[in-house]
Amino acid sequence: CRGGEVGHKQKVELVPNKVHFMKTLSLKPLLFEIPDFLTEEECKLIIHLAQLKGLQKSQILPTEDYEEAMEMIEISQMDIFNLLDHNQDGQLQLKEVLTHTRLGNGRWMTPQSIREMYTAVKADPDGNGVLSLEEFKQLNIRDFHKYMGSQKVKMSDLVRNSQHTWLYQGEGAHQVMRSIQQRVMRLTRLPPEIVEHSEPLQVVRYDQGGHYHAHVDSGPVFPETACSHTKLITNESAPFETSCRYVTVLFYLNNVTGGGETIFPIADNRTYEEMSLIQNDVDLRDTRKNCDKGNLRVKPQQGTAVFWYNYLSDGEGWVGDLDEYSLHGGCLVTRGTKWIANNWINVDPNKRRQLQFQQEMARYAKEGDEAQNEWTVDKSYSNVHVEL
Ligand SMILES: [Ca+2]
Ligand SMILES: [Ca+2]
Repeated sequence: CRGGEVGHKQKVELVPNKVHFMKTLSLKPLLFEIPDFLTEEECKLIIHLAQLKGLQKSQILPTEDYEEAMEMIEISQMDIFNLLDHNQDGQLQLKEVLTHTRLGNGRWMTPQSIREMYTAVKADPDGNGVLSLEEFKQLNIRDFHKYMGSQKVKMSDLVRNSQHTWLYQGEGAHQVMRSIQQRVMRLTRLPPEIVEHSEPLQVVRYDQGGHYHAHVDSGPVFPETACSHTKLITNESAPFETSCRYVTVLFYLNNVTGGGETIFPIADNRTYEEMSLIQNDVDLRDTRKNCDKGNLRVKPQQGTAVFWYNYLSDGEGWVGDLDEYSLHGGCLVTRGTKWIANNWINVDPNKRRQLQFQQEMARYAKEGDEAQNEWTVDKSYSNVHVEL
C-alpha cells in the first residue's frame, strides 16, 4: 500500500456496492484508518461470540519456573551490565534500566519503582541514583528476583491489563467472521493463502482501569529468530521466536466512554532513538500516564478499523526490517469498557520458510482434516506473547 501524504483519502472496495474511504494517518509507520469497516451489528456479534467462548487474562506474572529458568541462563553479571549500559559510560542510568522492562518480569517498571527496588536490595549504596559497575557487581541477582517475587502486584502494575480470546475465521466459521477475513484480504491486497493462514481474530476487552503500555506487535529480524507460524512446519530450532506479524488490523468494536485511545508515541518522528523514549521521569511508553504526550492518538469509534505495517519492505518485494515507529499502546480506559479485535497477518521475513509453510498448509487443506487444522492453529496461538 502507498500512503500518499498524511490526511490523504482514497477509495477502497471492501464489499460490493459500498464505498469505503481509507485515510492515511502517518507514514512512519504506514498507518491508515477506515471508518465503518464493520457494521454495528457485526461489532456486537463479535463481542457476543467472544463472550460465549470466554475470555482470559491477557497477562499473568511469571511463576517460580521463570525464576528458575532465569538462573539457568548462562550470562555473567558483567555481560548484563554491558547490555544495559547503552551509552557505555560505565554507569547504569535509570532510563537504561527502564528501557529493558523485561527486568520487571512482566511488571511495568517506573522510575519510582526502580528507586524503591534499589533501596530494598541495597543496590545503590552511595544513593546517587545510578549504578556503577562496582555497585552492580555486588548486587545479588537472586535478591532482586526475591524482592520482585515478594512485591504484591496489582493488575495496573502489569505491562498489559486486559482479557482476550481468539475467534476462528476459517472454513465453517460464522459467516460474519468469514466475511471480515475477505474484507481484510481486499484491504491489504495480500494473497488469500497468507491471510487465511494467519492468526485467528483476537478479541480484547479492557475494563475501566485497563491499559496496554506501548510495544511493537512483532520482533526484530535476526537470523536466529524463528516465526511462530512457520516454526510449526519447518521444525527448525532457533533460540528466539516471534509471531512475525507483518500487518496489524485493529477493529474498534464499541465507543469508549472515557480514554482507551490507541497511541503511537513516535509516529512520524523525524528520527527514532530508543533512549529518547524516556526523558527525566517521563516515559512515553507509559499509557497510564503519558498518552497526552505521544505524537498520534486514535480515538475508538465503533466499526472503524486502523491498519499498519509492522515491518518495512526489503526493497525486493518481501518483508524487511521491523519498523520501530510502529510502537503503539492502548491508553488507560478511564470510564466504561473498551472492546477491540486484532487481525494479525503473519509473514515470515524468510521467504523460503513462508513458501514452505504455505505449501504444507495447502496440503493439509487438501487432506480435508479441517477439524485438526483448526485445533492446531488455535492451540499454537493460545500462548502467543510478544515481549517488549
Ligand atoms: Ca550508562
Ligand atoms: Ca550509585
